[in-house]
Amino acid sequence: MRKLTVLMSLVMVFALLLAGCGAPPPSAAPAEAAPAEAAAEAPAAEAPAAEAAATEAPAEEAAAEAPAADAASGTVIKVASQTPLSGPQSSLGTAIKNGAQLALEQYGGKIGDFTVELAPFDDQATPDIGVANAKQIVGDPSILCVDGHLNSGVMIPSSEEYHNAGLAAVSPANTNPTVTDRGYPEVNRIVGRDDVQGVVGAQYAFNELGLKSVYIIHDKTSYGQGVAEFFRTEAGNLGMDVLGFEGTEEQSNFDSIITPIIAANPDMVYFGGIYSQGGVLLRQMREKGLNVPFMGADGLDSSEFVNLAGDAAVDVIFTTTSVPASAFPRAAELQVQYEERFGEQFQSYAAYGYDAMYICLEGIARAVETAGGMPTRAEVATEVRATTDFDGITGMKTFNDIGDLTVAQYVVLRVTSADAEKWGENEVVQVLDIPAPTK
Ligand code: ABU
Repeated sequence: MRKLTVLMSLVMVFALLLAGCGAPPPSAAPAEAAPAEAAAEAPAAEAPAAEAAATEAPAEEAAAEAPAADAASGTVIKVASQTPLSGPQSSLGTAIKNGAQLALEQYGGKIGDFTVELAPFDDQATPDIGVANAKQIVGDPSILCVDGHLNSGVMIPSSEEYHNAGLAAVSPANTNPTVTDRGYPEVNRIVGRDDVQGVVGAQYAFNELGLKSVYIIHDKTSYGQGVAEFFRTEAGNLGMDVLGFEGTEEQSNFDSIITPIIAANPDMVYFGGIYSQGGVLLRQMREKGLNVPFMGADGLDSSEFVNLAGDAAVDVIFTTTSVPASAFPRAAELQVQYEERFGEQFQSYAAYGYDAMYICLEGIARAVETAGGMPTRAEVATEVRATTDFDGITGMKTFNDIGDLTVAQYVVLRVTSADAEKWGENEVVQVLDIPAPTK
């Protein structure tokens, strides 16, 4: 069992206002089906049995459609991305894919004599589809690394395929502990973990907001239920009264969820899940007169949250492991480049999709150099895991022996505006640098 209390005592805590002291500036680097039901990213055990079709993104981005002759001739190397590019979670999934694409473009699209292409896949935030895509990915010998996923409940089963094929994967967003706790040498992430994020949230609610009781709602996914459980445990340790803990896959009518919350009269509501469900839940809570503080985690970190929640979004507090672009000078630059390149609002995980691609590219480049030509997947996986002091857009990154960051950043944010365009201006309330938990 992880010693979270000890861990937290080792934390170097910066409770700082963004304007006061941002993170140290990194140095320059080269260079959206029928709505995927919110329950799309269902608990793995409850994933629909229906056969899922592998879903590759459209031709414009379809490096994966590159002629087989190219791959066979050994002149093309591909990096796949797997995220929701369609459905209600596509704002974050598209941001990751776009970030990866921009990184590849800025890298120059070449490693030695090899042309490097992006192969974007749409997992629709659905485990079965992610796994079907993963089988397709591992079946393409020119794919040497994967930048994905958004949803832990999709990453966990999909990465069984990557692992079995020896294919390196760098997750830009997955926070469930299981992603790395299996100890697979191919599976890495450049964000923090929910066994820390949930603790950070509970400590903020109790210590900083002085809240003494909580009602917890989650979406029944690996991520949402997981982070909610970690919040619940720490809240209990702190002496908060946990008045309810309910999971729901409902997307549009939360009456039967909200009525018991009102009856329990908590000091706050904690939501473990994604913005597409949380935004609607919050709006309906306020419409029913439930006005207690609403907290969540990084699944809320999309401007779409305010489009769904409206004015109710203002003053929502959430934790995230995706540090906002406003905190990193180079990420702020990237935001401008991204919005010019794609004509879309920069979202929280875009810079992480960028950095994950870069880590893939640098690992492949080292493996190419060592091999003196096309490397094996195992050689690439070894080089990616060896990533040390990678000076990324989102800070310095070193992987430990299970593919976690040796130190990850956790941020507490307050939503400051109901204008989605101002999502990037959310107030950074607290920044924490926390070492990876040890067994
Ligand atoms: N960490 C936020 C994205 C959700 C997930 O890990 O499933």
